[in-house]
Order: sequence, then structure tokens, then C-alpha cells
Amino acid sequence: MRKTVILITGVNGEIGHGLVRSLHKEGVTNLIGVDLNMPDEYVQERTQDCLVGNILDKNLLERINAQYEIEAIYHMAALLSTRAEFSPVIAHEVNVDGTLNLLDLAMEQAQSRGKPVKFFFPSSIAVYGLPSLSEKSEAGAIHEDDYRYPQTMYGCNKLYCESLGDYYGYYYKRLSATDSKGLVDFRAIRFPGIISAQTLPAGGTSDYAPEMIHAAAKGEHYDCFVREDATIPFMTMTDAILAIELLMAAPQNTLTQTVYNIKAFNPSAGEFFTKLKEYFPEADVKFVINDNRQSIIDSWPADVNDDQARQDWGWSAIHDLDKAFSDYLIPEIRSRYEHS
Ligand code: AKB
Repeated sequence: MRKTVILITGVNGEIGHGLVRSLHKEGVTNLIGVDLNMPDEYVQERTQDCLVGNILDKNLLERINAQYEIEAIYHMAALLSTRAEFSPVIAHEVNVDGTLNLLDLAMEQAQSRGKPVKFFFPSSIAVYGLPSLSEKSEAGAIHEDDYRYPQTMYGCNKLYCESLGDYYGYYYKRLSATDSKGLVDFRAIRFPGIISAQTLPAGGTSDYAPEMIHAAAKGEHYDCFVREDATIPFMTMTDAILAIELLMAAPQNTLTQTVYNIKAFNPSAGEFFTKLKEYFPEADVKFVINDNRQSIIDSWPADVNDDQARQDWGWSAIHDLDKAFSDYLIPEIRSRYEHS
């Protein structure tokens, strides 16, 4: 008998960590993880098995397929936007081919179980591309169907993978005699920048906000690579995990779309710094603009409309900017660096 498990790819990454923490707290004991590097002890202790390997390695996925019965996949492995711009072809392989491999695994599993496999895909505000700053400010909170003209490899990858998810969910091999509709239960969220108190991101363009606050807590200088007026939406890791759990728990018949915007707060980099100084008056931040990374942030929306997520699966963020600092970031980051 194969063991029934929940698979998390990129388990050692920021959201992977957050998911393991939260699912384990809720009593989920059948997690398995895949990552390029051996996950740290925290993750190892809370998972049944951790496999070190590449999601592009078909032998690895074959082994997982043979050994386990998978009820859900949280596919978090990806190269983020800044890293992807340095190695666009590798990014395409990991972000697109890797996702295709995982969708294929989900389909094989669902066919052999005769039951749907839930598939969570973290998409991003990077799928949007605003042509100019004036249009960005006029556009306001943009809907899921607006401005899908990504300007980064990462954004292109995410947008295409959303379509792949729809294909596997609704149209897979539509010319064959077997009906596979609904076997892959694909659900996606377009995340804003995420700020975690426990971990630091690697290779993203929204990294300036988490980097600024972690540097302040460590008493280190930080060169912020975007202008003070640079504005995109952000949320705490707590809210990002909450959103994944709410969406994955929602009955399929309540979902009117496969891809959802969500939001919490959207300060400019300067407003974020002002808030930070309430807690760390000595915070030493200089705005040293990297024009290329700035242009990516300028192409992302300042705000998104998340009405559909609110309506369909009861989305509502716990933390606005004030609460993010007072109830989550400051207490947890302080205790993290005090104890390290
Ligand atoms: C990135 O900056 O690449 C990510 C994202 C917004 O998807 N954090």
C-alpha cells in the first residue's frame, strides 16, 4: 500500500517553511517535501520525508509517484523575478517545465486514485505589466483580467503556468476517450510581496521591504534599491499562509475562478521606512536606486482588487500595515535576533 501524503515542492523556501509550520500545527502529519537543498532541521522534524533533488529530474518524480499516493500538491519551487532576469532560460525551465512536471504527476496520481488531486500554485502580481507610472497610478486596484502583459521572465512564466493549470483542470487530452476533467483541482493565488519575520527572501524584486526590516532589527545599514515613492502591495507571511489554507479548504463548487488576487496593505517604500522608524528610530536606510529593479516594480500594480477572493472563499487579511508591525513583524523579528 502506498502512503497517502501531501507534497510540498520548494519546501525549504520561504512559503514552504511557512506552510510546514502551519500545517504541522494543525496536526497534519503526512507531509513530504522536495527541495534542491536538504531542508533545515525545523522542516525535517515536521515532515515524513524530505527528498533532495530537482523538480526537472523525471526519475525523482517517478520515484515519488511509485512510492506515494498524493492527495494534494503545494508547488512552491520557483526562481523569483530578479534571479530569473539574470538566467531567463534556467528560470523558464524551473518555473515552466518544473510546473508542467508537477501537473503531470498530479494527473497521473489522480487517474490512478480515481479521485481529484488538489494543486496549489503560487502565482504573482508579476503577471501584470503597467506600461507607465501615470497609467499605474490611474489604474488603481486592478482586477484579475486587467493588464496581463508581464515584463519579466518570471511574470511570463507565472501567467503561462496559470493557463497550464486550467488546461490540466478542464481540457486535458480532450480528444481522448477518457474524461479527465476535474481530476487536477488547480487553484492559484497571485501573491503580492510577502514579508516573513522568520525567513528572508532570495532573488525577488519585492525583497526591499523584508530586507529593510531585518537589517534594522540586526542594527545593520540597508541600501534600498527602489525610490521612496515605489509602491506595490505586500502582506505578511501569516496572511499568505492563511490565504493558501482558505483557498485549498474551499469547496470546489464555491470557486468561480482558478486564479485569485489577494491584498493586505500597499505602502510606498518611504512609508514602509517611516513605519519602521516608529520601532527602530535608529534604522539606517539609504535609498540607492537600481534603475533596472525599479523598472520592474514600476511595472507591477500599486494595488489589486480582491473582491472575488473575498466573495468566493471568505478572504480577509488579518494584518494591515499597523498590525503587521505591531502584532507580527516586530515581536517575532526582535525575538529572532535576540536569540540568535
Ligand atoms: C518577487 O519579487 O519576485 C516575488 C513576487 C512579487 O512574486 N516576491
